[in-house]
Amino acid sequence: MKKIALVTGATSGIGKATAIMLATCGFSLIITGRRKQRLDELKSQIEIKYKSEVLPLCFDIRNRDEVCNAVKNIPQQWENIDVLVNNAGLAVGLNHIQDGLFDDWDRMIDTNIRGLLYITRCIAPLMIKNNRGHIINICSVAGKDVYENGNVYCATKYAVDALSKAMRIDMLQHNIKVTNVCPGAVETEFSIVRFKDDEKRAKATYAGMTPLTGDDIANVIKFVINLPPHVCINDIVVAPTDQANALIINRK
Ligand code: NDP
Ligand code: 8X3
Repeated sequence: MKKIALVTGATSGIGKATAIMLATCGFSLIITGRRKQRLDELKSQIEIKYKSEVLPLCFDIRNRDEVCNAVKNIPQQWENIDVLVNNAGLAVGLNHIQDGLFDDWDRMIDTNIRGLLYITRCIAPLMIKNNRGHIINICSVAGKDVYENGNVYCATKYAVDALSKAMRIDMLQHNIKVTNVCPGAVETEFSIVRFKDDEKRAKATYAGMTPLTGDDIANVIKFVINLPPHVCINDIVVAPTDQANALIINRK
């Protein structure tokens, strides 16, 4: 029987690359996001090119009822989820704390923390029933170091880091692996979202350096999920060669 993976935030960037990678590894895929057309396009692409089955679930991960209903309505043949990739997330704004916008803070906290918690709360019992599974939380170098103006985004990723540690303890007796993946700069739609469609500022984020791609992170996830059952990568930081940590980048 084919293994099943659920990837949140599969309409773009790291999530999309991860969904495609998992299809190439033979997984059937549950893909989520708010942009229905993109989910449908990815479903067609994967089904035609990789012959893997895809179940798209369109919901806003910040909305607890939408998350719970979507999971409750997963057809029975899709319930035995082996891998959950908690990827949906975003940064909005880049300001000193005294200039921060409440709406930006709410979006980050509700997506990166509450959303990750809602989906995990709904999927973990399905894994526990099978006494197996692997939860992969996409954290960040921003969950390891704090940088100027990063305040609330960094705090949400520190929360993801803490939740990965906590989940690993809670899941231990259920034979469920928990891996915290912390990327450095990856060129996706991340900076376009952070700078609210200011493409010039978004582009400047990666000026003079070679950022990672979504495929680079997908390849790391491929390594992590293909280890033997008794081996778990608990925490992994993956940065561009041009980046030392969340604060220091070597720009040419
Ligand atoms: P993208 O903007 O390209 O992708 C973000 C994904 O998250 C989209 O598929 C989006 O789907 C989904 N998403 C955002 N908000 C919601 C929501 N409310 N409900 C459901 N889905 C949502 O960015 P990345 O691929 O770069 O980001 C993926 C993850 O990686 C994030 O958690 C980010 O913090 C993390 N990360 C990114 C880094 C980078 O440099 N790019 C570095 C370190 C970590 P849709 O809009 O369709 O809802
Ligand atoms: C995204 C990477 O350094 O912009 O999490 O916070 S960073």
